[in-house]
Amino acid sequence: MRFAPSSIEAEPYPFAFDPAATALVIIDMQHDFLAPGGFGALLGNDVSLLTQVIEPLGAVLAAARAAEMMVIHTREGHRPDLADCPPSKLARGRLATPIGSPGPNGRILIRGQAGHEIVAALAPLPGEIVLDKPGKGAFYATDLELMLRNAQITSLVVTGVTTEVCVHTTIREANDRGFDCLVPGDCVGSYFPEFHEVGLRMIAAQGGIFGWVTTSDHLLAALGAERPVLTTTQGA
Ligand code: C5J
Repeated sequence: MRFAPSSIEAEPYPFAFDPAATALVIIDMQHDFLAPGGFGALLGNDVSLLTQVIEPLGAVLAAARAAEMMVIHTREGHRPDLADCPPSKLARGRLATPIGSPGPNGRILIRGQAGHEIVAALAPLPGEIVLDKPGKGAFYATDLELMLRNAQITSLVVTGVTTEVCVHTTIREANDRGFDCLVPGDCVGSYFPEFHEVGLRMIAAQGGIFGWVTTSDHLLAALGAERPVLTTTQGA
């Protein structure tokens, strides 16, 4: 069901929302960042700070699907031969288990491996775009801009992980290309709570220098949907 344009309460001021001209972009909700034994966990991060995004983002995804919005899922990862992985990225961090190493979920950040797959709760439906990207930004070395322009998309709801890395890079790329970006703050997450908070403030500061920040509840209200009430068992 298509929804009429409306206004969403947001920082720094209400966001003009037209679902027909807006794509939901879900950044890198893949096992490599969210699962124990993935790239993020092997870097020493607490993945539970990211998994808490799944529930509100699942509600937004369901509402976007019901409103027939364009949905794009991205995954960060590389070719098995690593030909698309810059040597600088491979060397960065002097990691004991660098990109391409074997791990509990298969080779780390490699396309086709279990770790590269999107978590089951947010699994793409047939017809939704799954965009594999070698960089942090979703526009870099991909056909994202072409697909958005062809679909006459002018605004993005940007969600996923991590707030200050791939989400921020994508928003900055989108902003420079003339797309308006709305970020539901509880639908993005970081291993570093302080980077998350500052990352959101940086988007909306200076009159919305990169875009707007809202909540999933405000976005769901504009889509005529509500958050499902979870029982303890479901939320565990
Ligand atoms: C990172 C990402 N953090 N998806 N990737 O390396 O933010």
